[in-house]
Amino acid sequence: MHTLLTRTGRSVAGLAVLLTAALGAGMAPATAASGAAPPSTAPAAHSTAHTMGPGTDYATDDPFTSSRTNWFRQDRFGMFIHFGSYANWEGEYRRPDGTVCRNAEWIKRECAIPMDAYEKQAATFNPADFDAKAVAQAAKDAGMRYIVITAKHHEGYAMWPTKANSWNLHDHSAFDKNRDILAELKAATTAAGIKLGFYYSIWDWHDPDFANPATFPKYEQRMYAQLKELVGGYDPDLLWFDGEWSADHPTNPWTANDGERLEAYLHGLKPGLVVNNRVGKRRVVDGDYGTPEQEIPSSPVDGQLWESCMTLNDHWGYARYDQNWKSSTTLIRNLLATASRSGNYLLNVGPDAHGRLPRPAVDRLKQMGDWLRTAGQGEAVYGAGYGGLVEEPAWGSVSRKGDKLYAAVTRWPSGGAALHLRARTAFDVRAARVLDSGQKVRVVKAGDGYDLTPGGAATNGTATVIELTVNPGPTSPVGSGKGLKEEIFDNADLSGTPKITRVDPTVNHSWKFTGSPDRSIPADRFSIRWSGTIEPRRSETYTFTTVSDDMTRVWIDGKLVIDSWSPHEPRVDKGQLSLTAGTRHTIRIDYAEQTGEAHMKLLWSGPGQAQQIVPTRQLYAS
Ligand code: FHN
Repeated sequence: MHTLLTRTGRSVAGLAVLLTAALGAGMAPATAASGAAPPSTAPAAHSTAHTMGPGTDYATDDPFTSSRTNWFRQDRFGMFIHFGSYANWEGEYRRPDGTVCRNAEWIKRECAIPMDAYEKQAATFNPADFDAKAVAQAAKDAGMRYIVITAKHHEGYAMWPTKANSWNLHDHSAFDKNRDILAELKAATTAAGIKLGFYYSIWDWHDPDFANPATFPKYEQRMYAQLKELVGGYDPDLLWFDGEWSADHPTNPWTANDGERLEAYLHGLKPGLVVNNRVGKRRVVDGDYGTPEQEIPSSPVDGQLWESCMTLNDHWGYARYDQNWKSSTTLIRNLLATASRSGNYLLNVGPDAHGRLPRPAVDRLKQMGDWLRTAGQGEAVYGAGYGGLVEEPAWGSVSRKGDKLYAAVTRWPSGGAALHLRARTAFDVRAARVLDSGQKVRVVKAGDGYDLTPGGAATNGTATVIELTVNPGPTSPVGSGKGLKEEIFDNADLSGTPKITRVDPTVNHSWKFTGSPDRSIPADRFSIRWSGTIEPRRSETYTFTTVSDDMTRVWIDGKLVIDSWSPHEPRVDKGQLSLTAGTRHTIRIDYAEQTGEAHMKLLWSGPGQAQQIVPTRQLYAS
């Protein structure tokens, strides 16, 4: 068993033993969904379902296509809730000298509130009006399909009756000790058919062991114990980590190695869990999806699913004075743009000191839901993704779902002018209609694409959706491949005779720091050559994407498509090539791991092909 050294050199076994001590000392989960007590043996920091060490590969599926992430890719739209003891300040701290400092969830740090004063204020926190059913209904009315609530933000204050410490809503507040708002929200979201996730900050301003490198492992034990309480006690669908970055006051020692251990532990607790990339160091190789914040990427993100989180006003936590609310038009257009680039939109609300959602927020969310429910306009969002077949137009956004393109027009043409769509590949338009209108739409081939000429006015001031029924062009049948020939060398330069030769179903690997392609292969200094043929299903220009660490090269039909043959940190490389449907194109991939992390994934995408790990059925060993 590979002994994994933590940052302080403590073996994981040691950490596991300490963890048992922590759990054994009455720190059992507040309520285990299954009622199961912590295991009698040390719940290793990495469970047997995800052992660590040579032979471990953390890439258990393709997040772009797996059933595990399907709900996330279909739902597209979620509610973020920032709620903690900071809400009790309502965004304002009056210093002893009478001056006023303003912030929301960062108020303790940004306003330098002494810890005793901060704890004193928390002791009066009483969100008695928090109504989980009303929150779930507000999300449902908005058309949101999942909720992520802060279980613990940087302040370290737990919003559930944790046994790990007494700095929490149950033990340190004026709140009803018989209530558990996370349990209430779990029940309400389950009843409403909405998924539930928890935000958890790694960075902890309150825990004394966090700030001390010598005792950080003790903080880590409490963190693992709390996460076990959350997963075991509330069965969340998703964990949204934050506070992973290098910071001071207190210094944040979190490393990618720590993230590897934590992610393995969590998937040992619940294999189906969806986890964001801030479990590690917010990179393309961490967790299941990227987390751009307060921005919407201008195109689909390479190599990873993604979700843009955004405030409704200018603060995540509640700030009484912040009335700078985004309009529902802006919010709906943000959602449409996000979905048209295969992203999710996580829109934030901050309950006040009493636990109530601000009315301006609830009103805007309702307006969003009304638009989504009108004439099936939500079809442009739910389960929809990158338009692909066409370039994104200046007059709106285009998402695709099967044989439908949804052109969401935000700048309606005047005087019978046409809306032009530039085609990225050959496809036919079989029908066109304006949702929520009986008006005709004339579609004609024009130059490098199509001209759409609607016969009437826009149906609303936010976005009018033209639904196109398309034939995306010839697609050959699913292949019969079993995967590529894989030759594994126990050196870093593909030299000599391969130690292992086998068929690899897909090039989708995350060995991270401790794993490797086989138990007999050490975690460092190994190399792999994949070879065989690749069979595209469409005749078009494919984009090949690698996510690699340390080095890789990809040849197709003898042409070097990706050349990333110098040691590097985890990174994305891309190359393009025109391929012919149903033809077996030769492929060779060279890969080498020097030391440290190891990752190698091969994805493809095209105008008619959504981004995915190249599937097994399209790969052949010869
Ligand atoms: O510091 C936090 C901030 O308070 C908020 O929680 C956002 C939401 O994603 N995340 C961090 C800033 O990136």
